[in-house]
Amino acid sequence: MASSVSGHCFLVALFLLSVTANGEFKENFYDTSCPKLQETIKSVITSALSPDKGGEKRMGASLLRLFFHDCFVQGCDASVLLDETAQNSERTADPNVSLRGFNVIDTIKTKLEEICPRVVSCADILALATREAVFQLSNGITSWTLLLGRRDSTTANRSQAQTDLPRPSFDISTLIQSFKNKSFTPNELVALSGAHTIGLAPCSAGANLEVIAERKECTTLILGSGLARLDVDTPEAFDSKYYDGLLANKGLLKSDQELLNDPNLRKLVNDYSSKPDLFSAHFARAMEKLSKLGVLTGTNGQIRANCNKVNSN
Ligand code: HEM
Ligand SMILES: *[C@@H]1O[C@H](CO)[C@@H](O)[C@H](O)[C@H]1NC(C)=O
Ligand SMILES: *[C@@H]1O[C@H](CO)[C@@H](O)[C@H](O)[C@H]1NC(C)=O
Ligand SMILES: CC(=O)N[C@H]1CO[C@H](CO)[C@@H](O)[C@@H]1O
Repeated sequence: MASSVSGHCFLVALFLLSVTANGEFKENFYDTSCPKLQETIKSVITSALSPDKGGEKRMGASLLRLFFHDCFVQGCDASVLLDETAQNSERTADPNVSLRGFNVIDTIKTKLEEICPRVVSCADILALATREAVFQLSNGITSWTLLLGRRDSTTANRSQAQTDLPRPSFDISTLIQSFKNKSFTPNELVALSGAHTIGLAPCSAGANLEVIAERKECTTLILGSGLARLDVDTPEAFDSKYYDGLLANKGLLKSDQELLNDPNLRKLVNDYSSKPDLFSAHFARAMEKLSKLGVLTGTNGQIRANCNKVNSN
């Protein structure tokens, strides 16, 4: 016991040493270098989610998904934002179909380059924009601590995007393995899947014909074309209704319904469905963990001037 505790402390010390050696990663990283950062994020996200300002609530879902895809491939390093001119762009990897939200990140970046040029990384912008969007769509309930000081990658990795992002066709054991590969527990898989309480997916991604047929968005044209609500009940509110939908067998994706195929996870789905605060707390904790995956700090990577391109100098 004693030796395992000291071994543990040793690993923690080693970890802290490596983080500080590589550069700071802390909540107030930009307080002096870009004091208007938080208000800039807030105002752009508020507009992006407001229909009367030309925005749409779904954009919050699109940003959340973009952030997930960034962090699961090569870490939260804005690699997902690199455009097609970058070798190995992740944007066109199979699971990237219909990624959105790039323009919102670009809008924030343009404003920040005016007030504090070359200071704020695209990776931090995406992390902050995602947190703000979820905060707003949850009516100020769901939020988490974000350490800042991420740097932007100079590469993307399309083949890793193909292999490391989970597919909607995965069964429960493959989903568990996919998240385990990124250090997440099965319980965290269930909490993070709650992201599907907002947003849309192609009807064709739906696994259950009955569910597709019930979604009027899917039946207006040809059955299965169009976009369907991932949470049939409240697709624009960040709440725990997604889990109610699973229990009613109305989950859109096979990977959603699969969470019920493990007795322990099914119990957690039940808990989240009846205790929205518990879901909110666990989702926040898992997002905080997601936001730390594979970050570049210190002198690693760079601060891109344009989020879609590696700096030319
Ligand atoms: C558990 C494994 C997961 C699978 C198999 C999966 C799969 C999918 C698929 C197929 C779509 C529709 C994509 C499209 O439009 O083509 C989607 C949408 C979405 N995913 Fe996931 N996802 C998973 C986990 C996550 C996680 C962990 C998050 C965030 C933390 C997330 C956030 C979202 C959001 C918010 C949308 C809606 C996006 C929008 O409306 O633009 N997903 N997901
Ligand atoms: C891309 O990711 C794969 C799988 O993780 C890895 O083997 C490969 O070295 C990476 N390629 C680059 C260019 O980083
Ligand atoms: C998990 O990682 C292993 C080793 O890299 C890989 O072979 C396997 O395909 C991964 N599984 C999933 C579901 O991503
Ligand atoms: C939006 C986007 O770039 N979608 C692409 C995702 O990947 C598939 C398969 O590689 C492409 O066909 C899509 O165009």
